[in-house]
Amino acid sequence: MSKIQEVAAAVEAGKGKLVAGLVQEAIDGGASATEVLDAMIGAMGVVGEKFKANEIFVPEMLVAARAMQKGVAVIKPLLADANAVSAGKAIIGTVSGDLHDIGKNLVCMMIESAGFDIKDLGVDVPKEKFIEAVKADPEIKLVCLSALLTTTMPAMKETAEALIEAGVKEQAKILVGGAPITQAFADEIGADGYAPDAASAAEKAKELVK
Ligand code: B1M
Repeated sequence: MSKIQEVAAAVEAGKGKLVAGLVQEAIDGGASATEVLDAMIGAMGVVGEKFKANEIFVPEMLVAARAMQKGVAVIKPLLADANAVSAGKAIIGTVSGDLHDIGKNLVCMMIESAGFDIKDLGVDVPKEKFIEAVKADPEIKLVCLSALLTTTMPAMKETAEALIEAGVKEQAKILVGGAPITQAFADEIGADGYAPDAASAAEKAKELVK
């Protein structure tokens, strides 16, 4: 088993104590941060499939998530671009009712690496909090919304609509994403942009805030 496969297996098994060390060994052995990240994302995909098949339950999903976060902490400095100039201010959050944050944290990290000064509002963020944050700082040019559940897609829609209603679009662009989100849904709710993954979210962010 290669070191990268060991990282994926440890994330899948929720072996949080092992993951950081294995990630470091993989990097020291020549693997790129992106390769390690892709392996961990793949492992979470397997975890999701096992959950769907009733082979594992919420506690196992949670320990896998915590294990992945330990691995992400090791590669974070390698993904960040120290030379990035400020591209503008942004805020990010997972919409109301949704507690998933790994994808949102990765998007946050990549957008930060693209030169944005990004504030993380966390998970289960009510629409009012997004509006308050934008209104509090006229320099915010980008609002990023994440949702991982089909059941929280309506909350994303309500948040986007409330932001538009509050006149936020005169100040900032709205970028959305998350596993169940599509370009068609983004268009339907009036978002300015959609990205399927963290790397393209950073690209889209730069494109939207030129
Ligand atoms: Co949950 N969960 N979960 N879960 N969970 C999913 C999402 C699920 C697909 C699993 C499954 O059934 N196969 C399923 C949703 C089904 C659906 O809606 N159709 C599900 C469910 C049902 C649930 C609960 C309802 C389970 C229950 O209680 N019965 C519950 C809901 C809790 C709540 O939010 N209210 C729940 C709870 C949890 C945990 C708390 C245990 C844990 C989350 C821990 C945490 O995040 N700190 C968890 C986990 C870990 C998962 C899976 C296994 C992994 C999610 C993840 O981190 N993926 C997930 C299955 C899966 O994804 N295959 C699952 C890795 C991450 C890097 O990918 O988050 O997709 P992702 O992010 C990507 C892209 O989506 C995109 O970029 C990211 C990086 O490339 N992206 C954006 C994300 N945000 C973006 C924003 C952008 C642009 C791109 O622009 C702003």
